[in-house]
Amino acid sequence: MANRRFLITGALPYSNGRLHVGHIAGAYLPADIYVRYLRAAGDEVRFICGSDDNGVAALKTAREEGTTVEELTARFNRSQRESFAGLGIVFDVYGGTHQPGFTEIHERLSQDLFRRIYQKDYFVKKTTKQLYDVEAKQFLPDRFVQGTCIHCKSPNAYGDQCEDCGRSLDALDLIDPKSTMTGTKPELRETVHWYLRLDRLQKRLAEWLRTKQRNAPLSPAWRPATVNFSLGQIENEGLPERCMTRDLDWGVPVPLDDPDAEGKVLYVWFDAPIGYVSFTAKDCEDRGEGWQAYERWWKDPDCRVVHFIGEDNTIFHAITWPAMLLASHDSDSTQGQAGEYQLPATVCVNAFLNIKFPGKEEEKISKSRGTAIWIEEYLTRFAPDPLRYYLTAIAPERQRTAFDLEDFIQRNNSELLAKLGNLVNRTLTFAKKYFDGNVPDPGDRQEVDLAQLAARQAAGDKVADHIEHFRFRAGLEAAMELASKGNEYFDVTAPYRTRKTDLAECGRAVNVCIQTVRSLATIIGPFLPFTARSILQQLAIDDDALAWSRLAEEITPGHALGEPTYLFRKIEPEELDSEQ
Ligand code: B3M
Ligand code: ZN
Repeated sequence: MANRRFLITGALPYSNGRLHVGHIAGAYLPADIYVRYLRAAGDEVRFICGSDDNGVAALKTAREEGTTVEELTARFNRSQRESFAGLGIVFDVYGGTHQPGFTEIHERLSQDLFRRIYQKDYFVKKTTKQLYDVEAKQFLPDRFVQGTCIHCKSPNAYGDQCEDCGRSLDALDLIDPKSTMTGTKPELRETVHWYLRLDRLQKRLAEWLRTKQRNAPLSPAWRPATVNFSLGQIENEGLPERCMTRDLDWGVPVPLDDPDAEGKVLYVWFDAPIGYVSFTAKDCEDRGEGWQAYERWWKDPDCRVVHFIGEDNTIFHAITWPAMLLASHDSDSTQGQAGEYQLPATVCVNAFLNIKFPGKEEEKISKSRGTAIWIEEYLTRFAPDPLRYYLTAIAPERQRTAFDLEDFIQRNNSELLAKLGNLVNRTLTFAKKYFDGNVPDPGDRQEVDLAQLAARQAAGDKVADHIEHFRFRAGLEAAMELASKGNEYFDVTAPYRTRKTDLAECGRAVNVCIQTVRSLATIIGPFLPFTARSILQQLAIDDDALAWSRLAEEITPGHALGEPTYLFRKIEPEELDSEQ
């Protein structure tokens, strides 16, 4: 299976805010685990992310903060970058759709695709009435208008979506619309925009989505909720024509030779997914491959594109984006020929993460209500791997789950520390104390030893299968089972007892424990990279040992081990008080 090729993306965070645990669980951590595993398995991977800078979100926040949109997006791009790095989520490139160095290539590729779709006749130009703020002298797209939701009657509805019921909305449907810029009541004025003919693409889209319901060679079935939801959009309601341009002065200019295009930009959800492509191109250029080398990742059927996203982004990744790509094709196939943009092999979608503070009900993560755990703040107090562990253990893969602070502490102490940390630490301190810090002789291995040794490869195979099928939570459980088995083996063979009666027997057991610890480093590597690295250091073996094919290799007897250190620390419940 060596040398498959993958282009992996994490959803582009809006650059008007910091990252919290919900973002990480929803997209970036599973993506990073997947990437780390693929690399260990010998596959060729590019891992792409960056900030989503265009559109109304950043403009609105900049205005509220009294700063420029350039300063705001650069600041949050940096803060996101640091949060990711602190958690060991390492992209090949962290770009930004409007960041210095990226804007030019991003505009170029976005405009190319727009023009291409235009030539293929998948846009229709329409004049409609839209909300206009007379005082601000501008139209009010998306979040520039607030009103009451027609569905749930919440006052927290915006021109694109209702904050409370989550339904997508048209600004004209809002009851009592108000400009979020001036607070005034907008009036209706005529304007011209370009709409993507999703209705003409829906048949091919549905066909393509149906192929994702089954396992195919090298392309596992998608999570059922994702396909069902997306097919449902097509089968139940049919796809509407979707407006792909906006009256704004921040974004990618509409590239048409038409006076009506003046002063308009592409809709942010048109240009954002193209960010995945333009950041790839920029990365290729920075590596000296030339920017056009992005085609090897995006237009080659041998490369698989995998998007990791949160549930609220499903429509845009499973419908709109594939529709844009299909619209750019010459052929009528549902995947695209060589030289054409390939549709995503997988869109891996996670549900939202709720939060539960001690003594309170489970609730939604909310910036405004202050019910979020920010990565920046987490990292000033705790190590990254316990968070990676917990967020994977409770990963919202099938449905919403909750980050429960007490449970986080409990699992750190009773699983990471008491199982994994304990096995590694007691094995290595024992070897140091009684075998001079060397790997003891394997001696005459018995059935119990052979069984424990065999459990390592079996665990590795199981974890690999789970990760290949995007079951990260089950993968982590299977990895931790090996740690539990190692502890059971340690207890059964009881080297602390045999050390006084039969040193050879004692050495035999310690040797097997060391081999188990060594395999664990590889197997937990994708989930807990800092821990894996520390184990390798304590074993005094180099990072090549992370290669998946080598996970059951044995460290030779006599090898001098490194210094044992603690992998995890106990977290006390009192530490929560200030955490809030
Ligand atoms: N900026 C939306 C979000 O954070 C978004 C993702 C874009 S991915 C192309 O919900
Ligand atoms: Zn609503």
